Amino acid sequence: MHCRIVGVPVQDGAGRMGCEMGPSALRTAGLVAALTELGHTVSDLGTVVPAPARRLVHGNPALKALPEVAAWTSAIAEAAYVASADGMPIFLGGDHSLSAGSVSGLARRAAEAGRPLFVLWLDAHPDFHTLETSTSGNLHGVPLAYVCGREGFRGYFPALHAPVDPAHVCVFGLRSVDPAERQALQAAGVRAHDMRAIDEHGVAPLLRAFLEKVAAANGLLHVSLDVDFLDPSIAPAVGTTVPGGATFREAHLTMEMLSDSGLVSSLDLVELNPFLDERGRTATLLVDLTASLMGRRIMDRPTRSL
Ligand code: DIR
Ligand code: MN
Ligand code: MN
Ligand code: MN
Repeated sequence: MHCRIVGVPVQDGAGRMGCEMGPSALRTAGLVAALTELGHTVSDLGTVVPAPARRLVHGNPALKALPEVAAWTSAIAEAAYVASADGMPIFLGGDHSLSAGSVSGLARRAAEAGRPLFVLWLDAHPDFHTLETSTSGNLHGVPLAYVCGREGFRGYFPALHAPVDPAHVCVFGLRSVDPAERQALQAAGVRAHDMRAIDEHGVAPLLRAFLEKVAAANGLLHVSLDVDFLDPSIAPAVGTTVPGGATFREAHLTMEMLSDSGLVSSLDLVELNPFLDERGRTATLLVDLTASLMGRRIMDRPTRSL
């Protein structure tokens, strides 16, 4: 695989500062070496620079940094489109507003290739707010709604070349869902597996069912990994910790199954806030999880079909 690293130091979408340092921390934790050791080639495309922000006024007074996040979204979407011409883009965040840009740029690329884009959203939160329904005003809470073409982004965020079909989205690891999001997820038909479902069934059958859908549709698969998917006891470096997240082995199993599937075409690593980390352990865990996704195994085993 040829990996294309894209640094995206956006932090305006999170409630607090620090995600700007995420790309540096992931590079420092040895991401490139980990990929190279697995036999991949890597090119680092550098750092996305946002377009100048333009004045935007919205009726929801809670919204924070709307002009800035909109400007980032245009620049990231363009970078994602370019980076996905060949190889596997890996976006280093940056807060989760990054994915408004990465997924919309990838969806444009997939549409041109005539392939459906599927999205696996690994997160404690569904990030399915519109600009109207967000009560925190933090725009890392809206990217999935935007890329799925929910109403109310027109005139604020860039127009979508191709929306993602909500039936092609799986949100995995949920444990903090706002009422407006819960309703909208159900209405849109997004596949949503909360931690209760993972407790009850385990990662494997839930993920396998989704991967079978992707394979049957000859889809491309984008994985968006929010640090708060992970339990705070193993991944403290995130501004929005929620107890009861994926364990070390649940997270690795997720990545190992994704690797076995051979379906993953792009990846976001988002919400790492190095200011909140303990001696780099969260950044290191993200690098190890990426390595599992990219083929690192405990013991050699044949790549099995789903
Ligand atoms: C909450 C939290 N739903 C919000 N969202 C977070 O602010 O809209 N997403 N933390 O990652
Ligand atoms: Mn998120
Ligand atoms: Mn989250
Ligand atoms: Mn379909």
